[in-house]
Amino acid sequence: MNKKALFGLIALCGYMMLTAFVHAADTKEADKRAGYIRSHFAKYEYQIPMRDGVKLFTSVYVPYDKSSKYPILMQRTPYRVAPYGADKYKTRLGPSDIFEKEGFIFVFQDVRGKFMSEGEYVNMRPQDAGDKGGDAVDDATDTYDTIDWLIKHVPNNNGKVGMWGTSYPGYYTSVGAINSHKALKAISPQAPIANWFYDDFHRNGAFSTPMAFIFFDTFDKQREGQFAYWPEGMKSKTPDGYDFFRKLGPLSNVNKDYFHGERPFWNELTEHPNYDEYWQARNVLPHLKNVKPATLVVGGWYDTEDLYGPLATYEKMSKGNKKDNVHIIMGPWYHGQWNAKDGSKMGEAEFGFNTSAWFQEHILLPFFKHNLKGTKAEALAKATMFETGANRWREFDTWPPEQGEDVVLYMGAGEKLLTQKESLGGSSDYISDPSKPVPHSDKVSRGWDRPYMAEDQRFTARRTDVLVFNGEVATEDQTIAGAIDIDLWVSTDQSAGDFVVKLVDVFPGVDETSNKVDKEAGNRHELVRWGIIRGRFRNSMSQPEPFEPNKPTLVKFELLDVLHTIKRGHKLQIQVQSSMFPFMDMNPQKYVDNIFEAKPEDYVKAQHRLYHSEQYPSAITFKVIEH
Ligand code: PG9
Repeated sequence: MNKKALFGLIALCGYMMLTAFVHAADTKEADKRAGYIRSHFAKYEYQIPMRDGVKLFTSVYVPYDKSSKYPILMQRTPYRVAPYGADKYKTRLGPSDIFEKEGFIFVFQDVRGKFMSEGEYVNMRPQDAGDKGGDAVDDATDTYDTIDWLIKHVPNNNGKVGMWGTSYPGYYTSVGAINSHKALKAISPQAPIANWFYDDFHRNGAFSTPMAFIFFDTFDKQREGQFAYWPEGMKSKTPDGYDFFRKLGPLSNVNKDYFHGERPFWNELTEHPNYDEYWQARNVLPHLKNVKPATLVVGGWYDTEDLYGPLATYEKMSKGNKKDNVHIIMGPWYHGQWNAKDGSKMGEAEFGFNTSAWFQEHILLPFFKHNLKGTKAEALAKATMFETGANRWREFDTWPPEQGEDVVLYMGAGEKLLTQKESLGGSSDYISDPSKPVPHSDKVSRGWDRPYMAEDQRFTARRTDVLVFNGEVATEDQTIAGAIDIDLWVSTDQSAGDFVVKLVDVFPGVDETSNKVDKEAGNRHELVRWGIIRGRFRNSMSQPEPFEPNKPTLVKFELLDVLHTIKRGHKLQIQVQSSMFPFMDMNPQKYVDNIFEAKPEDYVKAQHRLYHSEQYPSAITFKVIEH
């Protein structure tokens, strides 16, 4: 063996030993936790009858210690409550480890039609039983019936119930608040889905093929009866999603080559490309009024799946609610990171301390203890928000904050962001080529990877199909709070196109005071927020319309909220591009009624133009608050 191969082998053995060691440590910890749970909780399994006779599978963990009564902490999930069997124990019962020692009865339920529960499963089921009356059922009535049964049948409960869940289970938690049972005293919807035309696989009309394709492959596989296991998913042929989805071609190939029409929800979503009655009926937000339980909405600034959901859920639940009972916390987290062990970094963005542990100990556990056990707790702010860039928590009595100054920055010639409109007419062009879309990330992933939400954007700034506009070097810290309004004056030589806008924090590379070069970050371009709009939806999500070729047209949309400080010495940068592949599907750029039916020949190169003139000023508007 030559020297190089020997070194390679040694390095590989070292790596394998290290992973084995880490894995063994993880398993040991899980075993320890499982041992604790098994020796402190009795497990029961029930089939709880709903008002229409359908039975829902529910597992219940009750503390052996009977010296006091306990509140119930419940999660309803479409993702299975495994392990099944009264002698088989979960290795975690609460949102985080610290809950198990605090004396709760933990309940997990398979929702109607999923895994071991009876009935028919409906994705984002319209919550209309209240309107229908009688024995009509929906997820809200199922929650009500379950709570009613639990407080009457589970031994040693104190008559108070809390609910929590992340993502789809977050949505089921929000739904619990609709005509809620009076025993439901506290809920924490975490990254709750709110409206599937804006969460997860839809963004202002653009579509996340990998998210829908990978998820519904298994989740939407049809089976008769009850099952304890997930169905098997298709084997990924490559870890390279960019390559895979580019070769996949038009979206109709998903059914032709993979699903063969056997994923009913995929069929439905392709039949409803616009925000029509189908999606409107699945929007839970209109139902979230007069919420009675104490509510803590949780979300992550870097959550690429459900960032819209928590912000919109908080807004809807708190606005006009006479009870002052709805709170929100947004941390620097990927989807679910708030309940993970490490919240000190997200990809390349570092926060200096474990923000997740802080949330678990200081916010979530006290919230449930206070509302379910009457334990004294410090008053919770309306909004507890992590300020990225400055890396600290801040409290607000409204979100978005009312105070502050509106700042408008205009895109200008010479890659500049200006405080005044350009007096001369100007524009910048780029070619958007469907055969070579702008990657959403510089890394290889099946469809997306979580860290891309704070990834260095130098790799796109250097492409010819990405426009870049730089602000002046900040002379003092500048804190941006809330949503960011985007006004783009654009035209295209074709009839369709998407517009992606990215807000980027450009690091100085050299520390001004010490003159020291930052060798690691250098002139890092950290992504703070991005957003997309499918141009056809610029005036209405329900009634799409083509672009008239070469006609300057205003496209307005919003980047979802941030709380971010551009530090002194940094620069604010805006990037504009027309694809974000494969995370977002490629717009064919030739207008067709339904993109899910586009033909290969509809995918055409387009020359897009962004105007930055006095007549057609492209701009961003945001609020700056006191630092
Ligand atoms: N919000 C997540 C999701 C749902 C459906 C498709 C893709 C993602 C989730 O529940 O994890």
